[in-house]
Amino acid sequence: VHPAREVIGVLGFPFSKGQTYDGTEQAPHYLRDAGIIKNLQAQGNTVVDHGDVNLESLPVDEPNTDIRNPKSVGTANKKLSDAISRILKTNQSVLTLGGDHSMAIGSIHGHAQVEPNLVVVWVDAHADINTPLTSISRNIHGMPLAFLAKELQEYMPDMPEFDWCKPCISVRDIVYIGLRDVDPSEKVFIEKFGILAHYMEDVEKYGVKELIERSLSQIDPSGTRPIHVSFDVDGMDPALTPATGTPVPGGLSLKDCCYLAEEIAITGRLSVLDIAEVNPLLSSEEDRNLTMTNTVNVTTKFYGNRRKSITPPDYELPRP
Ligand code: NNH
Ligand code: MN
Ligand code: MN
Ligand code: MN
Repeated sequence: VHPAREVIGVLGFPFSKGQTYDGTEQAPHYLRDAGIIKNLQAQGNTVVDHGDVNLESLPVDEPNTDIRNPKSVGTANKKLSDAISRILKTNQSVLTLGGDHSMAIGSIHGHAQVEPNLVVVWVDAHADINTPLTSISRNIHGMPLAFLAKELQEYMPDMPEFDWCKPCISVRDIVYIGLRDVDPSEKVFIEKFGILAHYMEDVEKYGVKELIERSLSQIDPSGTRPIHVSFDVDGMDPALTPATGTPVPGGLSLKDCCYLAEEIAITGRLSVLDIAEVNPLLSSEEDRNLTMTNTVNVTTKFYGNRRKSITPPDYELPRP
């Protein structure tokens, strides 16, 4: 059994080179401005803000590489991995504010150095398990799980920029939820390895409640493994989080996400949560604010905020 990680360490990862739009590098700033830390504190959590990973001096990539920006994505994620490990070793949990979803490479890698037994809950419209050889977009944010999963390595070309990244999870440790835009190559990987994948059709059919219970008891029957949630905000319906680079209609509702987050919180085993793909520059101000509000709301549910509300520990009811 692992000691509870009671303090939340917040870490910004202001990065956008894992995909093509500028803007995700500003998400940590906007999420802090939207009160993500104040909200977590107001519900009784102790929060330490570790600031942002320093990404000032990243190597510059040649414009026409096969895969987009391998040097900067590799270097930035190595820094993220080290920072996450360092914070986890002080017994805090980590809330990582991305950044595009290439951040999962560093985040899960750093997590696995301290908690090799972790399980991954991947909330996303996309499966993010392309290899550099299967990717159509050439964007690394569509590939993080291929860098991380041991079983995928025979399909991975040599990438010197990622030499530091040792595959640290198994395909059996992954559960997807919210999928609705999966590339053919990704579908082949999911089927070939029997990865637990819950598409939006499954959410419709069984509901988040049933799916999350079933999957956690399948990958972690003893209920003891540390949990890594990698939350791509495009998993949510774009009516809720429009400020993101690759919105896909028909996504998770606010109720779905709250339920999922509340259930994860109840386990007491959330050790890292990534918030990925918020892009404050891709929408109107109104849509940006909506995206921040919904993202902050769901994030607080992962840390104990309940829709049924929390009983205040020492509330004195006034008597006349
Ligand atoms: N599957 C596509 C790709 O590999 C889309 C990835 N986009 C994402 N992933 N936002 O979550 O490029
Ligand atoms: Mn993603
Ligand atoms: Mn362990
Ligand atoms: Mn996505």
